[in-house]
Amino acid sequence: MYKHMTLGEFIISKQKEFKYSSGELSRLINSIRLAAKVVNHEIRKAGLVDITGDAGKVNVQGENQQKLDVLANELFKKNLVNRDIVCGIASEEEDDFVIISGKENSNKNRYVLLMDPLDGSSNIDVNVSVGTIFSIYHRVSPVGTPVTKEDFLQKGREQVAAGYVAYGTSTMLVFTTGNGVNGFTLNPAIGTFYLSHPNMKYPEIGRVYSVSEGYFTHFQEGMKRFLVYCKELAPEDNRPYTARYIGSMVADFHRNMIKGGVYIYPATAIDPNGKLRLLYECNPMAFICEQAGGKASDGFTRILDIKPSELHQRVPFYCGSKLLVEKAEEFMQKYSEEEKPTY
Ligand code: AHM
Ligand code: MG
Repeated sequence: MYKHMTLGEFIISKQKEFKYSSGELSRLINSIRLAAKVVNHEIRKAGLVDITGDAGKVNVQGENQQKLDVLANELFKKNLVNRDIVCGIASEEEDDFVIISGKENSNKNRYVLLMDPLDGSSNIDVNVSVGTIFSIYHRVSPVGTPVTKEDFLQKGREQVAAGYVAYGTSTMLVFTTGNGVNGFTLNPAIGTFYLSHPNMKYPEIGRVYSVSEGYFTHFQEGMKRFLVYCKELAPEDNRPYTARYIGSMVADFHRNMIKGGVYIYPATAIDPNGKLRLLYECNPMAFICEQAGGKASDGFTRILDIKPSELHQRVPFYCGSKLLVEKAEEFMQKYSEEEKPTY
């Protein structure tokens, strides 16, 4: 039965399990589903733009072709605004959060959405997978008033839902509403997502580590020691491990969730808080990871317990199979405790 279930049917069947089952969250996920399909359509043409000339350089709205991450941002935003479905949006592509006031300031919506509309977009030019990441919270300010920064600066553990779209060899939408993780694959012929990966589980242990080792010299001692550990010969626990780093977090995360492994973007001497943004990248991925039985931390502290102080805040990110993340934390605590991030 599961094999034939569409995302639309799944949402209807699960609506009662949603935290606030007014139908609002279902409508929101439906909008994301639609926006994902439009973005997918644009991305799949990426290499053709120069070849098809004028036609390819005009987007669906008849506007000039924009960079795909900016376009993805506009498409998601437009979709959510037009459907009057959230009261505010924050995005990696926007300087500040966006207040959505609704028709004649009538916005009574209760959710805010945070997103990285096209993560790993530098990979587009070389035909490598990219992704969209989203995170949904219940607003904390009163309904009917304009959203405030506090609505967005909530701890990750307050998320109501989170997910990603992986534009890979196939297009998948993977999300959680706090009751496990489910993955849906797009059938491009008919434009429908089908439940292909029900109840996804992160393997407790894995043998893949995904880190940009090129920065080794800039890593903290704990991180360096963990990498040495990954490469040591220890057949009893399957070491040496395998290095796999696409440089597109959604793709790296997705592979590791299926095969078992750890994705790390650590602190470096150049970027003491790493590169990834807490609100748009780390919190949603951490929520999905935990919901699938994995673990996510900054090397010391659970990601979902960090109180954000600013919209575009960055944090070191260790995310994946529980035992691998714990092993990395062990090295960080032993050798880099004095460099522990403070927020
Ligand atoms: P972006 O949001 O600007 O695309 O940056 C995030 C991406 C991640 O998907 C990826 O894992 C990482 O940046 C790669 O960075 P680096 O090239 O420093 O390894
Ligand atoms: Mg990003």
